Amino acid sequence: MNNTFLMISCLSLLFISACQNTPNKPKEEPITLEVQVERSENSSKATVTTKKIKNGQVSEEIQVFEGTHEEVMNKVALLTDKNGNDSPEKEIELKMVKKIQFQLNPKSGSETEGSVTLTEEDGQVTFEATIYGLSEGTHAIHLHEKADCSSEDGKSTGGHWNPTFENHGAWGAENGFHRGDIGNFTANAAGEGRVEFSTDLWCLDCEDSIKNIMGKAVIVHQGTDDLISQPSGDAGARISCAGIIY
Ligand SMILES: [Cu+2]
Ligand SMILES: [Zn+2]
Repeated sequence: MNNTFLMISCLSLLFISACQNTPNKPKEEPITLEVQVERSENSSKATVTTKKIKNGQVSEEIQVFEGTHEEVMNKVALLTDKNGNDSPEKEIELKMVKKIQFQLNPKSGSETEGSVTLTEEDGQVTFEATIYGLSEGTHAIHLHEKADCSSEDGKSTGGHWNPTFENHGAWGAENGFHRGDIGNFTANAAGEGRVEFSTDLWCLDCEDSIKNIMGKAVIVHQGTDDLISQPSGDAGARISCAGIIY
């Protein structure tokens, strides 16, 4: 397992108070609570930013909690519990953003590495990767079925992640595609490539095993995915690997 994995969960909790003009009550101003949780193997740290607007002035309070993940999340829950706050009747709109960041590491004798950020917001997962040490041209990138990058050739990650038992293909293809079939990207003359991909068919750490990409791997290939060959697009050696774990 790669020790550099770090999970950063950003829970942005947006509390919007109802602006009811009850004669006996002052008008409630919106309160924004942003909770950012950085999670590593043994400990967690939460940074809670409370923003209030009063008479057009924004006031900001920052609190930091450190400890085990459970301790930190309990403190966050106390702060964000609507029943524990002073205005139990106010309407609350909850918005949550989860973010995970991790590194891609070289495989198959390559020097290909990079970083990946996964963000889930409003039912959409966005995948962003910056990859270095590539040959100029087109390369395939997929999610494979196991977050195990232990083997030198990356084959410990198994085949393409395919929870719907479809054929390999281009993302969204009518004849089917794997839920790990991100596709191809291009590296420039400096050997650098960027991938940006968004979908509502994935989730981070949800209960739906057809959507949950935690526990899968990101694999970058030496060659191009032809989007036709079965079962994996004939994309050649696996040159960079990361497990989606924390
Ligand atoms: Cu692959
Ligand atoms: Zn595939």
